[in-house]
Amino acid sequence: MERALILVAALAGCANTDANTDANANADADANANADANANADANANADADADAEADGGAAVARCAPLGPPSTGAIVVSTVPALRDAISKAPEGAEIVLEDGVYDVGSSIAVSGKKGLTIRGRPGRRDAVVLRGTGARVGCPDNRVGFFLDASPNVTISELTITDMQCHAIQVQGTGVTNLRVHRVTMLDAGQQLFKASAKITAYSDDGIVECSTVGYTTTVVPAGNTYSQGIDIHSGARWKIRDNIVKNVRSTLPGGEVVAGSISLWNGSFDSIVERNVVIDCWQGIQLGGNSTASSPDTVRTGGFQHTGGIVRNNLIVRARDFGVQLARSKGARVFHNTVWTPGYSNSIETRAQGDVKGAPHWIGNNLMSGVVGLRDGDGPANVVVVNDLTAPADWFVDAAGGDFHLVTKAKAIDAALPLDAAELFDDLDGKARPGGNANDVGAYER
Ligand SMILES: [Ca+2]
Repeated sequence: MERALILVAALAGCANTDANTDANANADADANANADANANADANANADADADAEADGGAAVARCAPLGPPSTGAIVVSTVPALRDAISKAPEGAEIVLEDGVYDVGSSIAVSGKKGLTIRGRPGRRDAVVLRGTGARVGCPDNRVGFFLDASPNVTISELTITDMQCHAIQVQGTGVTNLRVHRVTMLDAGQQLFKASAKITAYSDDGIVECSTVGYTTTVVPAGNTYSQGIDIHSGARWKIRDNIVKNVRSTLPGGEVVAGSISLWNGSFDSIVERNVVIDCWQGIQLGGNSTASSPDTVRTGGFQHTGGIVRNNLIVRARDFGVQLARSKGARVFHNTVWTPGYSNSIETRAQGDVKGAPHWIGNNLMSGVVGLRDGDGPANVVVVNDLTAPADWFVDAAGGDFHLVTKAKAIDAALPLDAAELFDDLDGKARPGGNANDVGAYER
């Protein structure tokens, strides 16, 4: 099954999750969902698993397979109090398994001072294990989030859905939450960022992974006053990997209708991030390394005053962004290649802003396929941004641009048109298919 169809399945799954939530609201607020809702959730989980299984069988699919069955000593819970209790008593390396059901979460679920903890649903039950908040609120007045993590290394969260949280689905404090893995988690409809790693400046949360997850909103309608929504937002983080996710419908507006920040943002002193094989669809802005285009912030002590240093953005598909698809701002040394970026209402499919003196570490932007161009702004030029072999594509180079399928058709001049890259840097495409296919790599996110 092609990625576009996985996308359709994923979006359909999200819609069904909504229906389940409604059904549960009419039923008893028991932690165990009613039978009808469970039946619907079963269907969703199966559709999701089928979609994954029918993909290309490549590395991305293996990476996105469900975790195996729970371990023998796993702690199984089916209510919110039991979940809180299990977390508070969890010894190092514990595994907590949530049974299918809707878990009505009031205040945040804290994970504090826990090492090696796994919190998960059973294999393939991602859509059937739903942590539901009290509703997204502009400005999140009570700071209610789904999971709130601090001082907890090597935590895994997998195979569940977090929805309707006042503030964030998951929030990570910059206090040594190292090696976090968020895997196969659906995060929908929060008041601010769905996934947020906050900065502490004097302590950090590094080497996190957010993968194989669905992040965003069920509709493109922006609540009044919402100026601060993002999908995945990392502050002052080292070596985070954001991969194989679907990010959708992330928008926020200022009174003038302007945009606030990227749907995937790594900034405020983040470095060596890898953002790959994500599909960003119907969001206002796409992927962003750096930010605050005209000024640095106190958080950038580890990156010499730059908002972001190093990093790779590759094999991503950004569809129908209203503003940029990829932006590099007040940053240096990133490599942005083999992305397909469709921004029909904005000419700079990829853009840079105010890198300044990068001291011999310019960005490199090449082999991207776009509706528009690579735009250099705020005084940027060849000394701080190298732009090589990016192609502007007409819609008829793609299978179905209007429908969101950006695989290449035979006549596409992107085929075999890429400049060669080191195989260690480019070895697959958005589907996980090995590169190169044919005589050379194809420009953009997909190899034909
Ligand atoms: Ca090729």
